[in-house]
Amino acid sequence: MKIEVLTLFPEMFPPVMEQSILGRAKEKGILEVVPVNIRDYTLDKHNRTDDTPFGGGAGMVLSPEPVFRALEALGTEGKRLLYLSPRGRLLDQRLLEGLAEEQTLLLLCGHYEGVDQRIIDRWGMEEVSIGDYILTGGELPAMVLIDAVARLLPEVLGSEESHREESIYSGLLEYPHYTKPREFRGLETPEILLSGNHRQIHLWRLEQSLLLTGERRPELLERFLSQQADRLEKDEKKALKSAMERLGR
Ligand code: 4H7
Repeated sequence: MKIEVLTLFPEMFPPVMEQSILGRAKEKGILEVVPVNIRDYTLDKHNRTDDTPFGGGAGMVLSPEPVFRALEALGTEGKRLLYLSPRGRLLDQRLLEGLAEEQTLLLLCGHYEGVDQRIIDRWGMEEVSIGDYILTGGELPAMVLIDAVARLLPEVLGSEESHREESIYSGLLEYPHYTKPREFRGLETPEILLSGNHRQIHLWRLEQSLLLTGERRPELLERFLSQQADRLEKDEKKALKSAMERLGR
């Protein structure tokens, strides 16, 4: 996959994109991130990228000229065009799964009060938000999207990490994890995890996931109950019943 990023701060991307899974994806040739400086496409001698809003009001607006010129230079044919903005469609795993199937994404990072509306309208940009909060620019949202989409690309994750997604736990919050030492400063690991009984461990983890999901994200538990509960094995159904009782339902 290729991801082009139109931004006023292209230098923010390489340090992040070279780390960890993203760096591996790049080295394997699975993912190419190309930051493009909007300022390179200005025409005036001061390289201005913003101007005052028609109709008045505070702040500045990203000008159409450099963005149009950048888009014309890069080409948009066959690309999915996304604009990271607080008023966009909320990013979730389902949207990401669709994006992961694209050949090329083109991301526009907004700044100032936002971009001239004609950029969004003329280029048919999809507005995407990473959550209901305000940031100073669209660069961090773009990197969040890139990270989340990269781990869905075939061969980016190891086989163990990627197979987990298909399991019965998907759609639930993660169960608690423990590692060595067994006892740390008087804090114990739950006995069941040391038992070596893999089925019992699985059932305990499932119940923990169900409890956590019911407490923190009742709407996710609802979805699980309507879409996945019928796929549970007999002993898993017992774990579900126990979790529901403990949740008081
Ligand atoms: C587009 C339009 C995305 C981008 C406006 C971007 C949150 C998200 C931005 C703005 C973003 C998200 C500029 C509006 C700064 C507010 C004070 C950049 N914030 N901003 N203004 N949730 N900010 O995905």
